[in-house]
Amino acid sequence: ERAKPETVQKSIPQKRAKKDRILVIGAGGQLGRELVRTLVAVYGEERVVASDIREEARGHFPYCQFEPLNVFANQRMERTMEENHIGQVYHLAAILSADGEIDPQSTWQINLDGLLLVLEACRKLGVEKIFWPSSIAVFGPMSRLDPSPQFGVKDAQTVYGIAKSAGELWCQYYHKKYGLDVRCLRYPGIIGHGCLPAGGTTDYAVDIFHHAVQGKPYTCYLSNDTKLPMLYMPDAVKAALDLMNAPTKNIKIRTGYNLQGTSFTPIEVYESIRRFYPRFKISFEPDFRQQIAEGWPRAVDDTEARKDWGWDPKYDLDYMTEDMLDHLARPPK
Ligand code: AKB
Repeated sequence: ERAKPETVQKSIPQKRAKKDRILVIGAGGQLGRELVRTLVAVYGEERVVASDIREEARGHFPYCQFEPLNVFANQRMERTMEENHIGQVYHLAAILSADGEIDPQSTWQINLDGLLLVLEACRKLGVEKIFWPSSIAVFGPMSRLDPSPQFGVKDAQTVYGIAKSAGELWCQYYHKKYGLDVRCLRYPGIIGHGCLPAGGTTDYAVDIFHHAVQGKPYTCYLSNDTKLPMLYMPDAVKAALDLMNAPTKNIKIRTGYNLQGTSFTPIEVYESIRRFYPRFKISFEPDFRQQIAEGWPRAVDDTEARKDWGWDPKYDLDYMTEDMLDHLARPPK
């Protein structure tokens, strides 16, 4: 029988022969919270350590160990990895594309220097596998955008995209030079009902659902016909786990795998929601995020992900809409 959550929170992990625990850095964010929940469901609460720079994030993880962690306090981070017998790291901590433009210098520091500190810690401590999310933001106006190929011109325009582009190459470098088993995905916009994302260009696609169920009109900061690739949260989490569980010999790409789920415009998701909320209203007031979105792919070619490790998303726009609305409209227990 597994230990009770309170016991897990307080206990110091027992001596283990094997490094078989999983650390999620930046667990308090949109993807992290769902990822931790799934990792706990799959591997058990004992094997998962959630961490975040914000102590307040602890409250999201009553069911597993939580460690406050700042990757820039790297000695402490290394000690945490060692003492907790960490064999796998999911490094999710980052500033997203729109917020990243507010302070480019510190975005670079957090997103790129932070990654380097994590890679270095993992190399020194012999961590077995590392997951790092890249993004469609590596592409830009000079790339082919519909669909963006796996290999080809990258032309990131935001500091977030530049850091993802450089970070992918660093991941590949650590793999080639040190044999570190780093695995990366180029995520599109991620849509989930668990929590609101913060600071991204694709956030509208989550906000719009919240407005619909609250009976409020929505003002979209992208134009009605801006098509972007998106992924529903269960597919996004499944992609990370499938990639991490694939045999090493299948992982042919160490930069970032393209992932296609569904692609839609603001007006298309609005119409999909209106099947259930016919009185829902939308208006459009594009801001600086419009320009970021226009440089991003409308779809990506994910042939390599399908071929190498069996990527197979389940949700299209309408299926996702039904599930989102079902969860958001359900009264809390
Ligand atoms: C963002 O909008 O910044 C992210 C992304 C596509 O990487 N969701």
